Amino acid sequence: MPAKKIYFASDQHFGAPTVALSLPREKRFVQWLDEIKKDAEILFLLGDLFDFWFEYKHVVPKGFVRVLGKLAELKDAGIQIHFFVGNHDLWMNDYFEKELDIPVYHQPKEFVLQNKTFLIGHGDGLGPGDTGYKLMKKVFTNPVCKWLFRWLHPDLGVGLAKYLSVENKLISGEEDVVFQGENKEFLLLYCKEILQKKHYDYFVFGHRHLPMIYDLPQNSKYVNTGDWITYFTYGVLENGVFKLKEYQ
Ligand SMILES: [Mn+2]
Repeated sequence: MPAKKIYFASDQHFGAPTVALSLPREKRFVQWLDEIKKDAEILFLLGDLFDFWFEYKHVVPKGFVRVLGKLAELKDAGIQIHFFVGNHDLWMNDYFEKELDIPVYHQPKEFVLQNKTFLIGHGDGLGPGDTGYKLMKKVFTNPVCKWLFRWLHPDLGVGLAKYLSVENKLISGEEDVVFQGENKEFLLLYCKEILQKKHYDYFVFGHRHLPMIYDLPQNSKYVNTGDWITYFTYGVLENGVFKLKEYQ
């Protein structure tokens, strides 16, 4: 029996830029899920699994059957799965919880895994700056705005949202996927700020689409899980050691 591993992945953005172009990426991710099934104890999904997702009272968006089915299979096989919403799928409600028995988090959350302390989340809207996105997020998460959007017919609402996500990039906020440097990269600044108050061995986020393990003060590490558009990267924790890998 091999040692159980804990896996992390984020930013699949399924459905984008088009359903047809997304499908090969979805199949590749499903194949990866199939491979980790043999030794995974826990899987953390760190957001933006879908390029757009909105839950109506009785209806969820079309598509994504392969990945949803595979997640159900892993879950039913006894693998724990945790889901953090990203800025592209923050309109998740209770569908994952009720249909898949997968808890959904809207804020970063701490975990102790293999005797190491973790702060895990998607990463959007944290740290200094990016005020435009932070303002937009207030609109996106505003109960009245959500209520109004829900009453738009989905053919209209989802169409509009897909336009805003793929063409207009409104949902993405900061779209600059270049490392900003240690003193500007907002998630690094966020981690350093947290470290002044509380120590974590690892901070693990997605959102930036820049896979890296970055050494922080106090022997802490910032991990970004990259994406499944350009990098096809994932994190794996084994015997208390975190590694980033690329899925071939
Ligand atoms: Mn993303």
